[in-house]
Amino acid sequence: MQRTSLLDRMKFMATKNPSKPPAPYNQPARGDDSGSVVLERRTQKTKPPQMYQVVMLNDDYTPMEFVVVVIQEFFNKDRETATQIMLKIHLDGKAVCGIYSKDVAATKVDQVQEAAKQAGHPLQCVSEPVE
Ligand code: TYC
Repeated sequence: MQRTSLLDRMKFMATKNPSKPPAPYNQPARGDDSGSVVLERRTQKTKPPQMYQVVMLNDDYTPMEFVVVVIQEFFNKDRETATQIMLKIHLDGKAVCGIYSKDVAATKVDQVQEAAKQAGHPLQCVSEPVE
């Protein structure tokens, strides 16, 4: 009995000849004319952007209520969360109010310092890279 080879059976099953797919972006394909494609493994090239945490500092003079409102207003926290953050600053000396891209974090610091200055309070906050 005549047995068909695996290759013959594969040809029979194929509806059309395989065409070479285009090389995907960031992952070049090495091909020859045999129709086979080898994908090279690459380590990831783009790192996620450095993020910055806005840390608010305690002082002895700024009213607690002012700090709570500032945290609600500029860091989009509800009153309960803002109160918890304010109390953490009061007890620990500082706390993170939010994590942002570099530009947004710098803007938050400016907004807080401008509001504190306008109100005549010494409230301070800083932006620092998240490790
Ligand atoms: N320690 C301040 C007080 O007792 C309250 C306060 C909390 C100030 C947080 C600053 O970032 C701050 N009135």
